[in-house]
Amino acid sequence: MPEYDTAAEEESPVKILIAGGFGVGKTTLVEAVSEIEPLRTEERLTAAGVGVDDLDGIESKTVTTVAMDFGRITLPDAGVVLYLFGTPGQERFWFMWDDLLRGALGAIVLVDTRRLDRSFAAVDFFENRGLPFIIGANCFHGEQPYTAEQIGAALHLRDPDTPILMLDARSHDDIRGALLALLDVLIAKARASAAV
Ligand SMILES: Nc1nc2c(ncn2[C@@H]2O[C@H](COP(=O)(O)OP(=O)(O)O)[C@@H](O)[C@H]2O)c(=O)[nH]1
Ligand SMILES: [Mg+2]
Repeated sequence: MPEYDTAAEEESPVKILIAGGFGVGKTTLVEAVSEIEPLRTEERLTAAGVGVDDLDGIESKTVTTVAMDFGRITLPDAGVVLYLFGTPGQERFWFMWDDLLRGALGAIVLVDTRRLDRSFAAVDFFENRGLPFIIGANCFHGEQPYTAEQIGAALHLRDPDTPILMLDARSHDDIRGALLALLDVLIAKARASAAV
């Protein structure tokens, strides 16, 4: 008789959204952490974006996500396999957001503190629809001039306990840590609602 490892159960699939404004690092994050070749639907920035996409400060950006990024990461200790859906950053793709939301359990909202306003809409969207999220403050040049408290205050977060993590969107370990922090939030919320 072969021995079966009864502890090794199938991981539960969990859909997570990676949101935030244009150029905050969503595609970078999904690429950094995905164990499958991330599905990218990037296009060269075209005339449609001229005068619409504000490239101020991200002049090197020549491709942009027109539909979404998709990746997968298994977290065996947590017993889950996360399916990451990067949301399109530009406002002309907002019609897709409600579809992306379907089945999602939580989100990471990435912010670039040099352009915090770009992520306000994502924060509003999730707060209005009650989707739990955490904030990932992308430290573009390895430094972050603001504290988590300052970032939370500037974002006017409705829930003062929303975790705000400093991270580098290119770092596998940082992203893994952020996803685990998000899972903690989801578990705490599930426990709280089960206790009611
Ligand atoms: N130095 C640095 N550059 C980053 C970081 N995250 C993203 N970038 C760069 O910033 C630009 C925008 O990132 P991208 O992932 O395309 O943003 P998206 O529009 O949110 O998908 C790209 O040129 C990335 O290489 C980071 O943590 N540090
Ligand atoms: Mg992108």
